[in-house]
Amino acid sequence: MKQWWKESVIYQVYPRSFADSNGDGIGDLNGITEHLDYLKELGIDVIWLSPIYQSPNDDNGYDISDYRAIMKEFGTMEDFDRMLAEAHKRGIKILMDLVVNHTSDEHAWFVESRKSKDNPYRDYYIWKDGKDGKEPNNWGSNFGGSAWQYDEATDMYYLHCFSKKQPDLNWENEKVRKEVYDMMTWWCEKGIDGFRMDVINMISKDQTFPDGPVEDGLYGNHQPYVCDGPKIHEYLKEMNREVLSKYDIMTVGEALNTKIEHAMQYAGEESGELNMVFHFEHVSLGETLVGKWTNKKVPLKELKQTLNKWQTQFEGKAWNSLYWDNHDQPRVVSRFGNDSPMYRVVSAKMLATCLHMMKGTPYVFQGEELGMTNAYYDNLEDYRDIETINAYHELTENGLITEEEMMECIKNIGRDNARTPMQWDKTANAGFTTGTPWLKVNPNYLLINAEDERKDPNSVFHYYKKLIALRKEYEIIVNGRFESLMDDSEEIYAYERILGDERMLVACNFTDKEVECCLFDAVSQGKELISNYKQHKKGILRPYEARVLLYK
Ligand code: TEU
Ligand code: CA
Repeated sequence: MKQWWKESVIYQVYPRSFADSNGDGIGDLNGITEHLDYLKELGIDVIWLSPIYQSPNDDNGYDISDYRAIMKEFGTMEDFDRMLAEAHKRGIKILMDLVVNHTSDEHAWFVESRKSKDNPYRDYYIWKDGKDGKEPNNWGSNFGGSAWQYDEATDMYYLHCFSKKQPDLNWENEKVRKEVYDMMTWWCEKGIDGFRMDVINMISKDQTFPDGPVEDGLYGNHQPYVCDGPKIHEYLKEMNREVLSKYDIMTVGEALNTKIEHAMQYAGEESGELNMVFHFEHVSLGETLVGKWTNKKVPLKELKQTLNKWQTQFEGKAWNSLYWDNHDQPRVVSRFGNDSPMYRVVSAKMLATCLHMMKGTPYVFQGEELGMTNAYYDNLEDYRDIETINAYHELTENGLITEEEMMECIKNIGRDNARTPMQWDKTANAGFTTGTPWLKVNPNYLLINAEDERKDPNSVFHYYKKLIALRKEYEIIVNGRFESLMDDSEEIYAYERILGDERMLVACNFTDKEVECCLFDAVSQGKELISNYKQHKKGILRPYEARVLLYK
């Protein structure tokens, strides 16, 4: 069956960092509207908007205080309606971020909920008594500290898997589910085209709330009792029945630490839950006892094994999403490629090829199409991310990591690497703002910016444009079966796609050396669909070379 979201390429906009139209240093909705033609030129089909709802911005909009209002820094509902209409005029769809595992503590529901034990909104959230004068259990929050916050008014604790300003909603409560479905319907009626669902696999908690395993020596891990929880499939099926199935929309669920068996149900062709999910396996490689904070590189073989597993196990049963980057991840060219002046362009193109030719719906995070790099800021003061700042204090103050080491980890893996302002041109602040940007612009904007790349046919931008166009032209890219090749290679990522009597051979060199590769020599007649080198050497892939060959 033809489904538009399988044929689409999705572009993620992080509104705060995309384009500032009024000089307050913060990106906004009018800034997005002004740049829709740029996205049209790139050829993407759908924009995923990170949250634009009213929020006190403890976690940059992932803490929502009103689901039906626009964050004042981003503009007004009229600005939103205009942006939606202008996008639709250009054939671009809009995917909204749906954050319903938690709200802001400033949401009216929580303001009520914390007032008294018999408040009608009390059970909208998860309240528990303390145990022996301490937290109800040992769970840590994803942003440091305990996952429980004591509240004096009623002498009880509420659960927050993220910051204490992000209390978790109680999905066991039917009223909560109904409120969420009503709100989703409201947005669907407005004409939006789908939802990216924030940590949606965390909404069903194990109701016994047991202590978790203590890995970092500080707090217990809540994930075994929260991720892919007992009623998750029931809730998603209900949501599908009540809302999703009534509209021609697409859905992608962010599934933190999901198990592939569960993901296969969320994204199952027949299961009536979601269209696809973001799993975390490839971006979690290299994690240690202190979580993601590492400054080591991941060996290619591990990356291949992980991604190939999802490709093969999903075949014919479920649909994959494909991503390297988003607003929580470091820049891919810095992470899996090489961001030195010599290899940045060629390795960014190689990574794009490797991802876009796999089976699934590809996602491009703003600036990825320019080959934007990590920020590498030396001082903690230059970072804004709550996760980064909290982790720095918690890990260094408890002696789990030295301050120097932690700064290296932040440069390698911190979320602000993705969030530095979009680099539009060579004017002050990369053309992002005429004011002071909320997060420093990467000083490399003089070399890396959209204006220059649009003019240069050999740029990373033009390469992405071509990759996106190829998807529209060759069905094999959407529907071909995936088969991995050269599994033992530690340097080359190679695979084939197969559809009817057609084959598409993809090979990517992940190193800065020439590496032997005979795959192409065996094919006598084929059509090169794309490559980041104009000429090839027989039996060899050059540094970061990527080649795609279609043949029968
Ligand atoms: O992310 C889920 C999440 O758990 C992240 O904290 C992720 O593990 C981490 O950033 C990796 O470094 C979603 C959103 O994408 C993120 O921006 C939010 O902060 C989080 O949920 C809470 O809403
Ligand atoms: Ca602004």
